[in-house]
Amino acid sequence: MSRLRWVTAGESHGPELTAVLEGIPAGLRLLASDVNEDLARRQRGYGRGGRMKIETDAVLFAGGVRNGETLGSPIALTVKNRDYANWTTRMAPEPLAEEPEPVTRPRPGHADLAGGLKYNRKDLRDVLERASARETAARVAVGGVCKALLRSIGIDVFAHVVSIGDVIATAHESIELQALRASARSSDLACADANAEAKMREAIHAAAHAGDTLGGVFEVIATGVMPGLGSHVMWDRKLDGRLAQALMSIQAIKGVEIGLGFGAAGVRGSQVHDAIFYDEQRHQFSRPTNRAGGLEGGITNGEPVVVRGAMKPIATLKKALASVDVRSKQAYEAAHERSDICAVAAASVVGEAMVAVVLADAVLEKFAGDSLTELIRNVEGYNKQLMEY
Ligand code: EPS
Repeated sequence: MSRLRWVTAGESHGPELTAVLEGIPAGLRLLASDVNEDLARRQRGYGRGGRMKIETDAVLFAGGVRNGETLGSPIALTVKNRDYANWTTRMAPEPLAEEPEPVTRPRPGHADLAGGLKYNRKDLRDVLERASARETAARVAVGGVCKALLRSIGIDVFAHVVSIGDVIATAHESIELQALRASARSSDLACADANAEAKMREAIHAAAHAGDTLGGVFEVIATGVMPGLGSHVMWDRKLDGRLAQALMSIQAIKGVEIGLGFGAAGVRGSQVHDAIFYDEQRHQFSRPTNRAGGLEGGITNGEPVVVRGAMKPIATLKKALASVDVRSKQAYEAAHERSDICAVAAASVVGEAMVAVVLADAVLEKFAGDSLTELIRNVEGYNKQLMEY
């Protein structure tokens, strides 16, 4: 079923992040700059911590790409951690004569305690290094390749921030998708609503001064998606389920909605479902609304795919919560590491990447193709079939 296989490896303060992506057809034009733009967007946003001043994330294609085109072989991607230079001893793969200062006071809300118990590690750094959202840089690199594939068949994926803390943006409700995309791109917080963005900055500033953190909601929109990706026939083929899993797997995401999402549960059916019309000129079905978020029965219906992710506030708090030392079992405040105050804008870029991976996988499942030429021919054949339906 799944046509794309990928894994990431690497710790937050290790030498580099590595990803291997297999299943991308040969002949896709691919430049590091395609991916680097997204990596740079993931780094920005008011509320990011000191680490982002150290890093300048850039991808190296260590396999699968030659002279600006994919070869059909596994694509190996690496992103260096510049900060590793400050961690060479503590993160050394070789044994040390003396144990480095361990992390023993788990942060409530982070993977520290659960991971420490599961993997039997009493230096919680052994857990937090991999649980860290630094790993999302590798996901964004993989997503960048998938976005290039999707672009070649007319699918665009973008994201914008809907809320941070209790500040909710509304401007996106009344603007065209292209304008929404452009405004979100030009905003430091990936928010298309300038008034809300100013209030979001104030809220982040206030949280930082209080030693606290803030979460929020981002929305990912995919345009140009043909009807027929995913399937209603089996639970694990349903595209809504696959998107939800992908978004939920992003660090700190606690909720996912598609279309109206939770809002659909509280109103009548006539206010939820999207009426069907037929456009004679364009030989295609049309919908005056898109409350379904482009998915019905786990299948894309030709409308833009709209999914949202809710991010909890970051677990590393200056104003630390109560915790217990895992070695002495004494009560302490949780450990504090340099961290972000708010990373919702960054998470929106990661959301974009994860949606791109799921859509690219679904495209390859439906249209296959060892080369891009073959894939495009198959898509065109299907488009012809849709016109004749
Ligand atoms: C980072 C995400 C956050 C940052 C990390 C870089 O990870 P975490 O989920 O562990 O809070 O804190 O930076 C550091 C660990 C650091 O040394 O500042 C990212 O998205 O790149």
